[in-house]
Amino acid sequence: MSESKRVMSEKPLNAETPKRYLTSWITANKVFFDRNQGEIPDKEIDLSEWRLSIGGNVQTPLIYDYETLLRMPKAIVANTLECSGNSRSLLAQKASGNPWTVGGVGNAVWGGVWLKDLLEKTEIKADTHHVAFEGFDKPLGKAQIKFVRSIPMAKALSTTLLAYEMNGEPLPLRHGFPLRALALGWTGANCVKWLSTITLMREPYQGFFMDNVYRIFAKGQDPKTGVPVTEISLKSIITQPEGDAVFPVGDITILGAAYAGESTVAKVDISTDNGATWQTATFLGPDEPFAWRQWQYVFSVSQPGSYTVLSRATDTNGKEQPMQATWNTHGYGNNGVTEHGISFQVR
Ligand SMILES: Nc1nc2c(c(=O)[nH]1)N[C@H]1C(S)=C(S)[C@@H](COP(=O)(O)O)O[C@H]1N2
Ligand SMILES: [Mo]
Repeated sequence: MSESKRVMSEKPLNAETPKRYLTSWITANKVFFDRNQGEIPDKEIDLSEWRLSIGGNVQTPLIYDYETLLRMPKAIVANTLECSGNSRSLLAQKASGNPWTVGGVGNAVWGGVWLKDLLEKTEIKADTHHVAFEGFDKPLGKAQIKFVRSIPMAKALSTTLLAYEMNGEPLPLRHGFPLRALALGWTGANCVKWLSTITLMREPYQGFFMDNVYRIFAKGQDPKTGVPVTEISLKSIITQPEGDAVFPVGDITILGAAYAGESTVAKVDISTDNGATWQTATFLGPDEPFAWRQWQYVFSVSQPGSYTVLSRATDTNGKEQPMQATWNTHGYGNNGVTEHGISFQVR
């Protein structure tokens, strides 16, 4: 289906971006990872028929058409989107779900309207605490459960975008045409595609994709008691070289990306001696809130042998990426330094 991605399943379509495409600040639409619980609509909806309904715990329910959205004040923001389960397959202990390596992530420049601007017009009732999003993709599987997700009001009213543009193009069908939610700095599960309905709620939405998945829980623990997956974890990935590379003695350019959810990456350190000593990498490219930072480190190798490179991000609050990930049943938020190390040969 898509040679430029590593397809993990066709139906639903789940495919990750190969590392070689993660070396640039923008992830092109055609190689941007796909993550779906349901079926991607088979064709783009006719924009003259598309409507967005906003209702629930409000004084004034509203219905928007596409033209009205385009006439509203526009926002353009960079945002790195990562699937909650990204890097799961790198965990030492197996966790259930799609076997992502590092490619369940991408960075794009999104155009759209702030959710806040739409919500304010509905005269939200005072006891509203969550905002639920529903798309028009059809569920797969016997249970026919729709992918409905809700986020807290504070997030909805601050940094949540409704995007109709991705990297200068209308939002591609696979990524939610014509409109998707983007809770900036939060994992993909909080960013519903093919939006049709927004519902203001007194409580979080209750359903399978809220209560049973996208929560951090241990084996034997009731998923409902787990913490919901919200912000993207502080993390760095090495995008070059590939793990099976062989180099001659000399300078080797290590490339990578680092991201911090709603926070900002302050530095990335590199270790080539299993964490005994660290050297600071150099940042490359744009520095935008909610977007990853590209970095490089030139490693001078004078002796043939087998080498392992580790990268560790630190955010502007002084928080460091952990050396080891904390395991949970679905393997969410794997940001371990060790798990993301790469090894190669010098001959
Ligand atoms: N309607 C709908 N929205 C959805 C999903 C889905 O299955 N249906 N999957 C979510 C998940 S888990 C992720 S990681 C992101 C992936 O977005 P992408 O396919 O544009 O990369 O979409 C989110 N939004
Ligand atoms: Mo996801």
